Amino acid sequence: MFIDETTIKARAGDGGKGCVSFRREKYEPWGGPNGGDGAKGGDVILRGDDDTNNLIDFKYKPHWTGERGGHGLGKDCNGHEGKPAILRVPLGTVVYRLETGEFVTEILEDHQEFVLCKGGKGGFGNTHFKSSINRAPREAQPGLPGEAGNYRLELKSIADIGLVGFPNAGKSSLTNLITNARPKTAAYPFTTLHPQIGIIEYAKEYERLIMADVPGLIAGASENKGLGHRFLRHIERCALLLLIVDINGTDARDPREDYQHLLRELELYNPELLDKPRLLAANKMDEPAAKANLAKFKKRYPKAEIFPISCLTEVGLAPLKKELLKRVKRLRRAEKKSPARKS
Ligand SMILES: Nc1nc2c(ncn2[C@@H]2O[C@H](COP(=O)(O)OP(=O)(O)OP(=O)(O)O)[C@@H](O)[C@H]2O)c(=O)[nH]1
Ligand SMILES: [Mg+2]
Repeated sequence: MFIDETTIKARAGDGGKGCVSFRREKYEPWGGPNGGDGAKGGDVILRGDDDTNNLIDFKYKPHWTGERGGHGLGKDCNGHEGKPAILRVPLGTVVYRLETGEFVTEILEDHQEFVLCKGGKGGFGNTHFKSSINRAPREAQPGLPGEAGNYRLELKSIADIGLVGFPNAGKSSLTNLITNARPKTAAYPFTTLHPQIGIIEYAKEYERLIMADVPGLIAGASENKGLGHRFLRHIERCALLLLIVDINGTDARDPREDYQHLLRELELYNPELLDKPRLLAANKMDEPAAKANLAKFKKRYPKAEIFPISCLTEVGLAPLKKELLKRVKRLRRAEKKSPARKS
């Protein structure tokens, strides 16, 4: 099961209590105070983990608690610090406060850490309270409570390229051919039910790109038709969009209309998606009607950057792959020069 949104309850450990104790030894009748301090409670920490791309662990284990700090002991022994609860979240996880919807943080890098709830401070033992006028203090502090809260975790996958198209356009077929992911392909709509992340390897250039195959989009997706807009958040962070149309117009569809609907749905979801650079793959060029349709398409959209391909005969895939790398590298360079906050 693919989970890209879930809620959790986090609670850091409370601080340990300070201790009231006195030194008692033979021939030492007034040994003085020796109560140790309580220790800090364990934090609740989010840690970026490159090996996971799913929030499923948190669906089944929504409660996370840091360990309580150890209480202080006699003989000046301090308590042991509470163990933190570490939540290994996929890169691209965004955290919001559940009650207010307020943004808390986002985890974008492997091993990046964020303290979600801080453990409570431990209390001082009675040694801290001794003074010239109070040489046998009988007071010690309790530990402070750890922070707690309810949070919503949302995953916005991090990919270089987002693949967008109508159902059956051939998104998963292309993903199978050029990446290491193996999504199921079949001649019925909505074969792909959740995003699939694949890596495109460029052995000669020692480069790799990440591509996200998201479930098919249909006209009216913004009104919750089909799988709706639910999965579009996974292409929000992509540097480049690869739109794909069935240029054969299977099932009496018009590729020109498909393209227009795709752009419209992207705009309805988030107008900024239209500002992202995009390429268009015209798939199913092996089919008889494809050539004529492509000519009509080019006439209507003279500015679109079109790559005619066929996932069946594998024609046109090499130039497309090459262009994807060239584009993403260029975008990465531009990003380095003027880094913009990813959202
Ligand atoms: N003739 C022809 N058929 C193709 C080509 N590419 C894909 N198909 C077929 O089109 C159908 C749909 O392909 P998928 O890759 O599952 O399409 P999709 O875009 O992932 O569809 P959803 O997951 O439902 O959104 C399958 O039956 C494929 O065999 C192509 O280049 N030529
Ligand atoms: Mg698919």
